[in-house]
Amino acid sequence: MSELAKYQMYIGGEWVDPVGGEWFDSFNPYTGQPWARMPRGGEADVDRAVTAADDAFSGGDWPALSPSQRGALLRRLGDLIAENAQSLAEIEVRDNGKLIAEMAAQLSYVPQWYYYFGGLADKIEGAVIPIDKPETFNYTRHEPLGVVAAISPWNSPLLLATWKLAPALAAGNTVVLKPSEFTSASTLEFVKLFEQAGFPPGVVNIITGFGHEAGAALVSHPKVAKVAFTGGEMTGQKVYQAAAVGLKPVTLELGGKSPNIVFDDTAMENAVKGVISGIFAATGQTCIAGSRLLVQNSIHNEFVDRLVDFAATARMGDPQSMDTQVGPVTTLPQMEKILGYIDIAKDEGAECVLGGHRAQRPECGEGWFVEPTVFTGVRNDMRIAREEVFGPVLSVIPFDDEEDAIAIANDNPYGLAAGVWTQSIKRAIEVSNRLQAGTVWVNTYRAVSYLSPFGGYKRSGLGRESGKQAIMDYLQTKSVWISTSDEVPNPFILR
Ligand code: TXE
Repeated sequence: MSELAKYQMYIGGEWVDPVGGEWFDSFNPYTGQPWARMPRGGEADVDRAVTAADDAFSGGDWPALSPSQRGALLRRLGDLIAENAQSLAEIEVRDNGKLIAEMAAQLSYVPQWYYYFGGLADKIEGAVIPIDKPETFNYTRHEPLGVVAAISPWNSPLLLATWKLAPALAAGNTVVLKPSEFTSASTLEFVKLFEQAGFPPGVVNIITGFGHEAGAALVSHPKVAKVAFTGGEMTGQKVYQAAAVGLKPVTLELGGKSPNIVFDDTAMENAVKGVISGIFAATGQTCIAGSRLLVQNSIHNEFVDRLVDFAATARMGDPQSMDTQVGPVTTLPQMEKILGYIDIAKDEGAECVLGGHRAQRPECGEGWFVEPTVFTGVRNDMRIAREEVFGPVLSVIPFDDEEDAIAIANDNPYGLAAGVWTQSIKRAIEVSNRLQAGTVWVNTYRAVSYLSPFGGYKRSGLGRESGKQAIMDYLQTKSVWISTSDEVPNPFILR
């Protein structure tokens, strides 16, 4: 067997081996075989990385840069990502099995976050406050927090890391980033571009390793000032608790059980495509998956028939091929989780009208594939309707009218996203207003942009990524008071 590529971590501008001297395998989900070895970072490595980030924040070249110069660095980085988008996408596909068509498009779009937040870096203005005291001048400054711990998941490693890196760096922080143990390779390749762009050593550091080791040590490190996390709800809770001990602010982007609501006045063909894109694109492994299809009773059967006919044509196979439409599941435990939920749905009495098992197609080989799966007869109180599956499994729930649709949609602990399919502008606006979700798409699904805030209501998270607002989560506000009086009056009273 040929030697597997062996990676190192990136700390303080240097490539380093883990202190513990251990590596672990990273798998290609299409073949089910290991293809690279990742350093198993632990507490000592995390300490080294946070110390490097803290040193870079406190002295040297980075804090000496003006916000405009920081912005220029971010824009240069954006250009380098654009030049390297295809090769980064290929590595992501090898590591996480998502389609090259999807990942290449994602990576070509990633530079926009660095251009946008680079542009914002020198537009963060404080205020002069018209203070209600004589001979007093008061103004505010927005200052960076310090070392940001960024923790990213496996489903879109570089895009989701970027949502944290771009605003954090534009604001003047330094970062220690820990990618998922399942998909660390693209992040380690990506960080080379920071070096090329001219970021000073220590501004961005990469620690690899397991969540309960490297991840937990990073969140708890006393010199970490803020935590930005994307991942599962349970892990999000642990991260939040650990951050609370150090009173660190957090941004949490957790899962969802998003309703895609189809009214009977919809353009049926578009809605079918929208529902497919919501649940089968990216093999359903997106936080915004439209995993609950709410469809109006009057069109239920026709809509489900059309949907199943369309989904049944999905081409599965090699994710590096531009023709493939549904790729493998990224990790073995995730595939087992999805198959477990399929069994749960069957036991709960839902009717499986498509798929419902691991894919046995020859083109899927030994890869971790699950057939696109549709359950009808789902009640909103079933586990398959309440819990995040994070796979190509759709639950169809019928509804009678608008009130019913909204009640079912909102009756879920999550609130990340929702889709509405209707031709009525009145209904589109009224329903959107009443949905408890951080993002609502009308007659479209799965659209994101650097310009628009993204985040969850309810148990889907805290804070927003993208859009102008996001940078404020990486800043703290200082109020400066200057007296122009010639004397200090009575010192025993509050001014
Ligand atoms: O995620 P984890 P997993 C959901 C999805 C999936 C489930 C589990 O439902 O089935 O989560 O996936 C790091 N302290 N999403 O187990 O554990 C970990 O190393 C600090 C939704 O892969 O949340 C990785 O870098 N960090 C989702 C990151 O957290 C810890 C995307 C995410 O891993 C840690 C992925 C700890 N104690 C999964 N434990 C979305 N919102 O898009 C783990 N980590």
